[in-house]
Amino acid sequence: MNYVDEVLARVREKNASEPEFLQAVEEVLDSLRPVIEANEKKYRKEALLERLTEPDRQIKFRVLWVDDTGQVQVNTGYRVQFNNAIGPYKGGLRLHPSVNTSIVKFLGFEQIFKNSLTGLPIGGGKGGSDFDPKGKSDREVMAFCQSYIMELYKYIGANVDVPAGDIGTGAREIGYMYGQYKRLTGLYEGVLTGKGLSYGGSLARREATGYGLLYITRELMRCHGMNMEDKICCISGSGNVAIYAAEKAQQMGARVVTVSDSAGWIYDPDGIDVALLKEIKEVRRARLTEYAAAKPGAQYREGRGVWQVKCDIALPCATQNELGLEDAKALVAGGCRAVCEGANMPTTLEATRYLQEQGVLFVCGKASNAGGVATSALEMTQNSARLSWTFEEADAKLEQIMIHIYHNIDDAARRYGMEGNYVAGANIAGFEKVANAMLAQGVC
Ligand code: NDP
Ligand code: 2IT
Repeated sequence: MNYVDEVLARVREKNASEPEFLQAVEEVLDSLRPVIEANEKKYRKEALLERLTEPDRQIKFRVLWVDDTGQVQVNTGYRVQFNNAIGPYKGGLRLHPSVNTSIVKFLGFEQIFKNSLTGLPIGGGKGGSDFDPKGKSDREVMAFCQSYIMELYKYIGANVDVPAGDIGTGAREIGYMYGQYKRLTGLYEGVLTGKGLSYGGSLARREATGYGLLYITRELMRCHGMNMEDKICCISGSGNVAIYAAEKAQQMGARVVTVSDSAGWIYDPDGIDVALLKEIKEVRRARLTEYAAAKPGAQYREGRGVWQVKCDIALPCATQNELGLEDAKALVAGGCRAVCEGANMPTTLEATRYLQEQGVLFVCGKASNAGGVATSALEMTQNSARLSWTFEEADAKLEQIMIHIYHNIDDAARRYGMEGNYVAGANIAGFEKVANAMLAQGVC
Protein backbone atom coordinates (compact mmCIF):
# COMPACT_ATOMS: atom_id res chain seq x y z
CA MET A 1 0.00 0.00 0.00
CA ASN A 2 1.31 3.50 -0.72
CA TYR A 3 2.27 5.74 2.19
CA VAL A 4 -0.75 8.09 1.97
CA ASP A 5 -3.26 5.23 1.99
CA GLU A 6 -1.42 3.52 4.81
CA VAL A 7 -1.51 6.65 6.97
CA LEU A 8 -5.13 7.37 6.05
CA ALA A 9 -6.13 3.85 7.12
CA ARG A 10 -4.33 4.29 10.44
CA VAL A 11 -5.83 7.74 11.05
CA ARG A 12 -9.33 6.40 10.29
CA GLU A 13 -8.87 3.50 12.67
CA LYS A 14 -7.45 5.65 15.44
CA ASN A 15 -10.00 8.47 15.17
CA ALA A 16 -13.10 6.55 14.12
CA SER A 17 -15.45 8.71 16.19
CA GLU A 18 -14.15 12.01 14.79
CA PRO A 19 -15.85 12.55 11.40
CA GLU A 20 -14.90 16.22 10.92
CA PHE A 21 -11.26 15.52 11.73
CA LEU A 22 -11.20 12.57 9.31
CA GLN A 23 -12.81 14.71 6.59
CA ALA A 24 -10.12 17.37 6.97
CA VAL A 25 -7.27 14.84 6.98
CA GLU A 26 -8.67 13.00 3.95
CA GLU A 27 -8.94 16.19 1.93
CA VAL A 28 -5.40 17.26 2.75
CA LEU A 29 -3.61 13.92 2.38
CA ASP A 30 -5.47 13.07 -0.79
CA SER A 31 -4.33 16.24 -2.50
CA LEU A 32 -0.75 15.83 -1.24
CA ARG A 33 -0.33 12.52 -3.09
CA PRO A 34 2.00 13.80 -5.83
CA VAL A 35 4.27 15.53 -3.30
CA ILE A 36 4.36 12.49 -1.02
CA GLU A 37 5.00 10.12 -3.92
CA ALA A 38 7.99 12.21 -4.98
CA ASN A 39 9.50 11.93 -1.47
CA GLU A 40 7.92 8.70 -0.25
CA LYS A 41 11.03 6.99 1.13
CA LYS A 42 12.23 9.97 3.13
CA TYR A 43 8.82 10.92 4.50
CA ARG A 44 7.99 7.36 5.46
CA LYS A 45 11.27 6.92 7.34
CA GLU A 46 10.65 10.17 9.19
CA ALA A 47 6.99 9.21 9.87
CA LEU A 48 6.18 12.69 8.62
CA LEU A 49 2.48 12.13 7.93
CA GLU A 50 1.93 10.26 11.20
CA ARG A 51 3.51 13.18 13.05
CA LEU A 52 1.47 15.71 11.10
CA THR A 53 -1.85 14.00 11.87
CA GLU A 54 -1.22 13.52 15.60
CA PRO A 55 -1.50 16.73 17.65
CA ASP A 56 1.50 17.70 19.77
CA ARG A 57 -0.86 18.04 22.72
CA GLN A 58 -4.61 17.95 23.47
CA ILE A 59 -5.86 19.69 26.57
CA LYS A 60 -9.41 18.97 27.77
CA PHE A 61 -10.78 20.31 31.03
CA ARG A 62 -13.85 21.07 33.11
CA VAL A 63 -15.07 24.67 33.19
CA LEU A 64 -17.32 25.63 36.10
CA TRP A 65 -19.22 28.90 36.32
CA VAL A 66 -22.25 30.24 38.17
CA ASP A 67 -25.26 31.52 36.18
CA ASP A 68 -27.45 34.50 37.09
CA THR A 69 -29.84 32.34 39.12
CA GLY A 70 -27.00 31.05 41.29
CA GLN A 71 -26.91 27.66 39.55
CA VAL A 72 -23.49 26.09 38.95
CA GLN A 73 -22.93 25.21 35.29
CA VAL A 74 -20.45 22.69 33.88
CA ASN A 75 -18.84 22.95 30.43
CA THR A 76 -15.93 21.24 28.71
CA GLY A 77 -12.95 23.31 27.59
CA TYR A 78 -10.50 22.30 24.85
CA ARG A 79 -7.21 23.40 23.35
CA VAL A 80 -5.45 21.33 20.73
CA GLN A 81 -1.84 22.36 20.10
CA PHE A 82 -1.32 20.69 16.76
CA ASN A 83 2.00 21.70 15.28
CA ASN A 84 4.58 24.36 16.16
CA ALA A 85 7.22 23.66 13.50
CA ILE A 86 7.09 27.18 12.06
CA GLY A 87 5.98 29.26 15.04
CA PRO A 88 3.98 29.32 18.28
CA TYR A 89 0.60 27.60 18.13
CA LYS A 90 -2.00 30.02 16.79
CA GLY A 91 -5.72 29.65 16.20
CA GLY A 92 -9.12 30.64 17.47
CA LEU A 93 -11.43 29.56 20.27
CA ARG A 94 -14.89 28.38 19.27
CA LEU A 95 -17.74 28.74 21.75
CA HIS A 96 -20.69 26.74 20.46
CA PRO A 97 -22.74 23.81 21.84
CA SER A 98 -21.50 21.59 18.98
CA VAL A 99 -17.83 21.85 20.02
CA ASN A 100 -16.17 18.50 20.71
CA THR A 101 -12.78 16.83 20.16
CA SER A 102 -13.46 16.15 16.48
CA ILE A 103 -14.39 19.76 15.72
CA VAL A 104 -11.41 21.21 17.58
CA LYS A 105 -9.01 18.74 15.92
CA PHE A 106 -10.30 19.42 12.41
CA LEU A 107 -9.95 23.14 12.97
CA GLY A 108 -6.48 22.76 14.50
CA PHE A 109 -5.32 20.54 11.63
CA GLU A 110 -6.56 22.99 8.99
CA GLN A 111 -4.91 25.81 10.89
CA ILE A 112 -1.42 24.30 10.38
CA PHE A 113 -1.61 24.74 6.61
CA LYS A 114 -3.55 28.01 6.69
CA ASN A 115 -1.03 29.62 9.01
CA SER A 116 1.81 28.37 6.83
CA LEU A 117 0.17 29.96 3.76
CA THR A 118 0.13 33.39 5.42
CA GLY A 119 3.93 33.40 5.13
CA LEU A 120 4.14 34.47 8.78
CA PRO A 121 5.77 32.49 11.62
CA ILE A 122 2.74 30.83 13.25
CA GLY A 123 2.01 27.18 14.04
CA GLY A 124 -1.41 25.52 14.20
CA GLY A 125 -3.78 25.19 17.14
CA LYS A 126 -7.45 25.58 18.04
CA GLY A 127 -9.65 25.48 21.10
CA GLY A 128 -13.00 26.33 22.55
CA SER A 129 -15.83 24.96 24.57
CA ASP A 130 -19.38 23.63 24.30
CA PHE A 131 -20.48 26.78 26.17
CA ASP A 132 -23.18 28.69 24.26
CA PRO A 133 -22.82 32.48 24.66
CA LYS A 134 -26.23 33.01 23.01
CA GLY A 135 -28.82 34.38 25.42
CA LYS A 136 -26.31 34.72 28.29
CA SER A 137 -25.85 37.96 30.22
CA ASP A 138 -22.52 39.78 30.04
CA ARG A 139 -21.81 38.67 33.59
CA GLU A 140 -22.41 35.03 32.71
CA VAL A 141 -20.14 35.29 29.67
CA MET A 142 -17.46 36.89 31.86
CA ALA A 143 -17.81 34.15 34.48
CA PHE A 144 -17.36 31.48 31.83
CA CYS A 145 -14.38 33.22 30.17
CA GLN A 146 -12.59 33.74 33.48
CA SER A 147 -13.07 30.12 34.47
CA TYR A 148 -11.93 28.90 31.03
CA ILE A 149 -8.70 30.92 31.29
CA MET A 150 -8.21 29.83 34.91
CA GLU A 151 -7.19 26.47 33.45
CA LEU A 152 -5.91 27.44 29.98
CA TYR A 153 -3.46 30.11 31.18
CA LYS A 154 -0.98 27.39 32.13
CA TYR A 155 -0.61 26.33 28.52
CA ILE A 156 -0.57 29.60 26.57
CA GLY A 157 1.77 32.60 26.22
CA ALA A 158 2.91 35.18 23.67
CA ASN A 159 5.67 32.83 22.43
CA VAL A 160 3.90 29.57 23.21
CA ASP A 161 0.31 29.54 22.04
CA VAL A 162 -1.78 32.56 21.07
CA PRO A 163 -5.57 31.99 20.90
CA ALA A 164 -8.07 34.33 19.20
CA GLY A 165 -11.73 34.51 18.18
CA ASP A 166 -13.88 32.09 16.18
CA ILE A 167 -17.59 31.25 16.24
CA GLY A 168 -19.09 32.69 19.43
CA THR A 169 -15.84 34.36 20.48
CA GLY A 170 -15.59 38.04 19.60
CA ALA A 171 -14.07 41.15 21.13
CA ARG A 172 -16.16 40.88 24.32
CA GLU A 173 -15.00 37.34 25.10
CA ILE A 174 -11.35 38.07 24.19
CA GLY A 175 -11.45 41.09 26.53
CA TYR A 176 -12.64 39.00 29.51
CA MET A 177 -10.10 36.30 28.75
CA TYR A 178 -7.25 38.79 28.40
CA GLY A 179 -8.12 40.43 31.73
CA GLN A 180 -8.12 37.06 33.48
CA TYR A 181 -4.79 36.00 31.94
CA LYS A 182 -3.21 39.29 33.06
CA ARG A 183 -4.62 38.87 36.57
CA LEU A 184 -3.29 35.31 36.88
CA THR A 185 0.17 35.82 35.40
CA GLY A 186 0.89 39.51 35.93
CA LEU A 187 1.99 39.61 32.31
CA TYR A 188 0.93 42.29 29.85
CA GLU A 189 1.75 40.42 26.67
CA GLY A 190 0.17 39.64 23.33
CA VAL A 191 -1.17 36.28 24.45
CA LEU A 192 -4.51 36.65 22.66
CA THR A 193 -5.36 38.43 19.43
CA GLY A 194 -8.53 40.22 18.45
CA LYS A 195 -8.08 42.43 21.50
CA GLY A 196 -9.77 45.82 21.86
CA LEU A 197 -7.93 48.75 20.34
CA SER A 198 -7.24 50.39 23.72
CA TYR A 199 -5.27 47.40 25.05
CA GLY A 200 -3.15 46.06 22.21
CA GLY A 201 -5.61 45.12 19.47
CA SER A 202 -4.81 45.76 15.82
CA LEU A 203 -6.82 47.99 13.57
CA ALA A 204 -8.36 45.93 10.74
CA ARG A 205 -8.35 42.64 12.73
CA ARG A 206 -12.14 42.83 13.10
CA GLU A 207 -12.57 43.27 9.35
CA ALA A 208 -9.66 41.04 8.31
CA THR A 209 -11.24 37.65 7.57
CA GLY A 210 -14.08 39.10 5.50
CA TYR A 211 -11.95 41.72 3.76
CA GLY A 212 -9.20 39.16 3.09
CA LEU A 213 -11.76 36.81 1.56
CA LEU A 214 -12.75 39.53 -0.90
CA TYR A 215 -9.14 40.49 -1.70
CA ILE A 216 -8.38 36.92 -2.75
CA THR A 217 -11.72 36.56 -4.56
CA ARG A 218 -11.04 39.72 -6.56
CA GLU A 219 -7.55 38.48 -7.49
CA LEU A 220 -8.97 35.11 -8.54
CA MET A 221 -11.58 36.81 -10.69
CA ARG A 222 -9.02 39.22 -12.16
CA CYS A 223 -6.72 36.37 -13.15
CA HIS A 224 -9.65 34.75 -14.97
CA GLY A 225 -10.58 37.90 -16.85
CA MET A 226 -13.47 38.98 -14.61
CA ASN A 227 -14.05 41.80 -12.15
CA MET A 228 -16.30 42.30 -9.12
CA GLU A 229 -18.43 45.06 -10.60
CA ASP A 230 -22.18 44.23 -10.51
CA LYS A 231 -21.52 40.61 -9.58
CA ILE A 232 -24.30 39.00 -7.54
CA CYS A 233 -22.91 37.44 -4.36
CA CYS A 234 -24.59 34.98 -2.03
CA ILE A 235 -23.16 34.99 1.48
CA SER A 236 -24.13 32.63 4.30
CA GLY A 237 -23.74 33.49 7.98
CA SER A 238 -24.17 36.89 9.56
CA GLY A 239 -21.31 36.93 12.04
CA ASN A 240 -17.87 38.50 11.98
CA VAL A 241 -16.72 36.93 8.71
CA ALA A 242 -20.01 37.36 6.81
CA ILE A 243 -20.56 41.00 7.82
CA TYR A 244 -17.14 42.22 6.67
CA ALA A 245 -17.21 40.03 3.57
CA ALA A 246 -20.50 41.72 2.63
CA GLU A 247 -19.08 45.17 3.39
CA LYS A 248 -15.99 44.71 1.21
CA ALA A 249 -17.89 42.97 -1.61
CA GLN A 250 -20.21 45.97 -1.86
CA GLN A 251 -17.29 48.41 -1.68
CA MET A 252 -15.90 46.52 -4.68
CA GLY A 253 -19.14 47.07 -6.61
CA ALA A 254 -20.74 43.65 -6.15
CA ARG A 255 -24.29 43.17 -4.87
CA VAL A 256 -24.72 40.86 -1.87
CA VAL A 257 -28.26 39.48 -1.87
CA THR A 258 -28.24 36.96 1.01
CA VAL A 259 -27.07 36.42 4.59
CA SER A 260 -28.17 33.74 7.07
CA ASP A 261 -28.02 32.54 10.65
CA SER A 262 -28.78 29.20 12.27
CA ALA A 263 -32.54 29.86 12.18
CA GLY A 264 -33.11 31.30 8.71
CA TRP A 265 -31.92 33.54 5.93
CA ILE A 266 -32.48 36.87 4.23
CA TYR A 267 -33.03 37.47 0.54
CA ASP A 268 -32.55 41.16 -0.20
CA PRO A 269 -32.49 41.70 -3.98
CA ASP A 270 -31.48 45.37 -3.64
CA GLY A 271 -28.33 44.45 -1.75
CA ILE A 272 -27.76 43.84 1.97
CA ASP A 273 -27.75 46.98 4.12
CA VAL A 274 -24.52 46.29 6.02
CA ALA A 275 -25.03 49.12 8.54
CA LEU A 276 -28.41 47.65 9.50
CA LEU A 277 -26.94 44.14 9.68
CA LYS A 278 -24.16 45.37 12.00
CA GLU A 279 -26.69 47.12 14.25
CA ILE A 280 -28.76 43.92 14.54
CA LYS A 281 -25.90 41.43 14.96
CA GLU A 282 -23.09 43.39 16.62
CA VAL A 283 -25.08 45.77 18.84
CA ARG A 284 -28.44 44.15 19.54
CA ARG A 285 -27.22 40.51 19.17
CA ALA A 286 -30.66 39.82 17.66
CA ARG A 287 -32.11 37.48 14.99
CA LEU A 288 -32.36 38.13 11.24
CA THR A 289 -36.14 38.44 11.44
CA GLU A 290 -35.41 41.98 12.66
CA TYR A 291 -33.56 42.73 9.44
CA ALA A 292 -36.59 41.84 7.29
CA ALA A 293 -38.84 43.83 9.58
CA ALA A 294 -36.65 46.92 9.16
CA LYS A 295 -35.69 46.74 5.47
CA PRO A 296 -38.35 47.19 2.78
CA GLY A 297 -38.01 44.63 -0.02
CA ALA A 298 -36.06 42.11 2.07
CA GLN A 299 -37.58 38.69 2.74
CA TYR A 300 -36.91 36.37 5.69
CA ARG A 301 -37.19 32.62 5.16
CA GLU A 302 -36.84 29.94 7.78
CA GLY A 303 -34.28 27.16 7.51
CA ARG A 304 -31.61 26.84 4.82
CA GLY A 305 -31.80 28.16 1.26
CA VAL A 306 -29.00 30.62 0.48
CA TRP A 307 -27.42 28.39 -2.20
CA GLN A 308 -30.67 28.14 -4.14
CA VAL A 309 -30.36 31.80 -5.11
CA LYS A 310 -28.84 32.48 -8.53
CA CYS A 311 -25.46 34.19 -8.14
CA ASP A 312 -22.06 34.80 -9.74
CA ILE A 313 -20.05 34.31 -6.56
CA ALA A 314 -20.85 32.20 -3.48
CA LEU A 315 -19.11 32.93 -0.18
CA PRO A 316 -19.99 30.43 2.57
CA CYS A 317 -19.16 32.20 5.85
CA ALA A 318 -21.10 30.31 8.57
CA THR A 319 -19.86 26.85 9.54
CA GLN A 320 -18.54 23.45 8.42
CA ASN A 321 -20.45 21.33 5.89
CA GLU A 322 -23.08 23.98 5.18
CA LEU A 323 -22.76 23.59 1.39
CA GLY A 324 -23.56 20.06 0.20
CA LEU A 325 -23.86 18.37 -3.17
CA GLU A 326 -27.44 19.51 -3.81
CA ASP A 327 -26.42 23.08 -3.01
CA ALA A 328 -23.44 22.80 -5.37
CA LYS A 329 -25.77 21.57 -8.13
CA ALA A 330 -28.08 24.52 -7.58
CA LEU A 331 -25.14 26.93 -7.72
CA VAL A 332 -23.87 25.44 -10.98
CA ALA A 333 -27.38 25.49 -12.48
CA GLY A 334 -27.61 29.17 -11.55
CA GLY A 335 -24.39 30.01 -13.38
CA CYS A 336 -22.13 30.52 -10.35
CA ARG A 337 -18.52 31.22 -11.43
CA ALA A 338 -16.63 31.15 -8.14
CA VAL A 339 -16.94 29.73 -4.63
CA CYS A 340 -14.51 31.08 -2.03
CA GLU A 341 -14.79 29.77 1.51
CA GLY A 342 -14.95 32.29 4.36
CA ALA A 343 -15.77 29.61 6.93
CA ASN A 344 -13.62 26.58 7.75
CA MET A 345 -14.54 23.53 5.64
CA PRO A 346 -18.06 24.79 4.77
CA THR A 347 -18.16 22.72 1.56
CA THR A 348 -18.47 18.94 1.78
CA LEU A 349 -15.93 16.80 -0.11
CA GLU A 350 -18.61 15.69 -2.61
CA ALA A 351 -19.72 19.26 -3.26
CA THR A 352 -16.12 20.43 -3.68
CA ARG A 353 -15.43 17.72 -6.27
CA TYR A 354 -18.62 18.54 -8.15
CA LEU A 355 -17.87 22.26 -8.28
CA GLN A 356 -14.33 21.59 -9.51
CA GLU A 357 -15.54 19.13 -12.17
CA GLN A 358 -18.05 21.69 -13.39
CA GLY A 359 -15.32 24.30 -13.81
CA VAL A 360 -16.39 26.54 -10.94
CA LEU A 361 -13.38 28.40 -9.51
CA PHE A 362 -13.05 27.07 -5.97
CA VAL A 363 -10.76 28.38 -3.23
CA CYS A 364 -10.72 26.48 0.06
CA GLY A 365 -10.91 28.18 3.43
CA LYS A 366 -7.35 27.56 4.48
CA ALA A 367 -6.32 29.93 1.70
CA SER A 368 -9.32 32.22 1.38
CA ASN A 369 -10.05 32.87 5.06
CA ALA A 370 -6.39 33.18 6.08
CA GLY A 371 -6.68 36.96 6.31
CA GLY A 372 -8.03 36.73 9.86
CA VAL A 373 -5.13 34.79 11.30
CA ALA A 374 -2.65 36.73 9.15
CA THR A 375 -3.85 39.97 10.74
CA SER A 376 -3.69 38.27 14.13
CA ALA A 377 -0.01 37.64 13.40
CA LEU A 378 0.30 41.33 12.50
CA GLU A 379 -1.26 42.11 15.88
CA MET A 380 1.42 39.93 17.53
CA THR A 381 4.10 41.87 15.63
CA GLN A 382 2.71 45.21 16.81
CA ASN A 383 2.50 43.93 20.40
CA SER A 384 6.14 42.77 20.31
CA ALA A 385 7.26 46.10 18.90
CA ARG A 386 4.97 48.00 21.30
CA LEU A 387 3.43 50.10 18.59
CA SER A 388 0.20 50.37 16.60
CA TRP A 389 -0.13 50.65 12.87
CA THR A 390 -2.86 52.68 11.19
CA PHE A 391 -5.87 50.96 9.65
CA GLU A 392 -4.45 51.68 6.20
CA GLU A 393 -1.08 50.07 7.03
CA ALA A 394 -2.63 46.90 8.44
CA ASP A 395 -5.21 46.66 5.64
CA ALA A 396 -2.57 47.17 2.92
CA LYS A 397 -0.45 44.37 4.43
CA LEU A 398 -3.53 42.13 4.57
CA GLU A 399 -4.31 42.79 0.91
CA GLN A 400 -0.73 41.96 -0.14
CA ILE A 401 -0.78 38.76 1.92
CA MET A 402 -4.02 37.60 0.27
CA ILE A 403 -2.78 38.37 -3.23
CA HIS A 404 0.44 36.50 -2.44
CA ILE A 405 -1.54 33.50 -1.15
CA TYR A 406 -3.49 33.34 -4.41
CA HIS A 407 -0.34 33.27 -6.54
CA ASN A 408 1.40 30.87 -4.18
CA ILE A 409 -1.42 28.30 -4.36
CA ASP A 410 -1.82 28.82 -8.10
CA ASP A 411 1.91 28.17 -8.63
CA ALA A 412 1.92 25.09 -6.38
CA ALA A 413 -0.99 23.58 -8.32
CA ARG A 414 0.78 24.26 -11.65
CA ARG A 415 4.07 22.77 -10.40
CA TYR A 416 2.28 19.46 -9.89
CA GLY A 417 0.29 19.58 -13.11
CA MET A 418 -3.02 20.50 -11.48
CA GLU A 419 -3.56 23.99 -12.84
CA GLY A 420 -6.66 25.64 -11.39
CA ASN A 421 -7.00 23.15 -8.54
CA TYR A 422 -6.63 25.61 -5.67
CA VAL A 423 -7.47 22.98 -3.05
CA ALA A 424 -4.42 20.95 -4.06
CA GLY A 425 -2.38 24.14 -4.45
CA ALA A 426 -3.26 25.34 -0.94
CA ASN A 427 -2.55 22.00 0.68
CA ILE A 428 0.74 21.55 -1.16
CA ALA A 429 2.05 25.07 -0.60
CA GLY A 430 0.98 25.01 3.08
CA PHE A 431 2.49 21.55 3.60
CA GLU A 432 5.87 22.19 1.96
CA LYS A 433 6.96 24.88 4.41
CA VAL A 434 5.82 22.93 7.48
CA ALA A 435 7.35 19.65 6.24
CA ASN A 436 10.70 21.31 5.57
CA ALA A 437 10.73 22.87 9.03
CA MET A 438 9.81 19.57 10.70
CA LEU A 439 12.54 17.68 8.87
CA ALA A 440 15.16 20.35 9.59
CA GLN A 441 14.37 20.26 13.32
CA GLY A 442 14.87 16.51 13.64
CA VAL A 443 12.81 14.00 15.57
CA CYS A 444 11.09 16.20 18.15
P1 NDP B 1 -19.63 34.28 14.39
O1 NDP B 1 -19.94 33.60 15.66
O2 NDP B 1 -19.34 35.73 14.39
O3 NDP B 1 -20.79 34.02 13.32
C1 NDP B 1 -21.13 32.73 12.95
C2 NDP B 1 -22.29 32.79 11.99
O4 NDP B 1 -22.53 31.49 11.45
C3 NDP B 1 -23.58 33.22 12.64
O5 NDP B 1 -24.39 33.87 11.71
C4 NDP B 1 -24.20 31.88 13.07
O6 NDP B 1 -25.60 31.92 13.25
C5 NDP B 1 -23.82 31.02 11.89
N1 NDP B 1 -23.68 29.63 12.35
C6 NDP B 1 -22.82 29.16 13.29
N2 NDP B 1 -23.00 27.85 13.48
C7 NDP B 1 -24.00 27.49 12.64
C8 NDP B 1 -24.63 26.27 12.39
N3 NDP B 1 -24.27 25.14 13.02
N4 NDP B 1 -25.61 26.27 11.43
C9 NDP B 1 -25.98 27.43 10.79
N5 NDP B 1 -25.40 28.60 11.02
C10 NDP B 1 -24.43 28.64 11.92
O7 NDP B 1 -18.40 33.46 13.78
P2 NDP B 1 -17.38 33.90 12.64
O8 NDP B 1 -18.03 34.77 11.64
O9 NDP B 1 -16.15 34.37 13.32
O10 NDP B 1 -17.02 32.49 11.99
C11 NDP B 1 -17.70 31.97 10.85
C12 NDP B 1 -16.84 30.92 10.18
O11 NDP B 1 -15.60 31.50 9.78
C13 NDP B 1 -16.43 29.73 11.07
O12 NDP B 1 -16.31 28.58 10.26
C14 NDP B 1 -15.04 30.13 11.58
O13 NDP B 1 -14.28 29.01 11.95
C15 NDP B 1 -14.50 30.79 10.32
N6 NDP B 1 -13.38 31.71 10.49
C16 NDP B 1 -13.44 32.75 11.36
C17 NDP B 1 -12.38 33.62 11.47
C18 NDP B 1 -12.43 34.82 12.34
O14 NDP B 1 -11.46 35.61 12.31
N7 NDP B 1 -13.47 35.05 13.10
C19 NDP B 1 -11.15 33.43 10.69
C20 NDP B 1 -11.22 32.35 9.73
C21 NDP B 1 -12.30 31.52 9.68
P3 NDP B 1 -26.18 31.98 14.74
O15 NDP B 1 -25.79 33.32 15.27
O16 NDP B 1 -27.64 31.78 14.59
O17 NDP B 1 -25.52 30.85 15.49
O1 2IT C 1 -10.05 29.98 11.78
C1 2IT C 1 -9.29 30.96 11.97
O2 2IT C 1 -8.32 31.17 11.26
C2 2IT C 1 -9.62 31.87 13.07
N1 2IT C 1 -10.63 31.66 13.74
C3 2IT C 1 -8.71 33.00 13.40
C4 2IT C 1 -7.54 32.53 14.22
C5 2IT C 1 -6.63 33.61 14.74
O3 2IT C 1 -5.71 33.23 15.48
O4 2IT C 1 -6.81 34.80 14.43
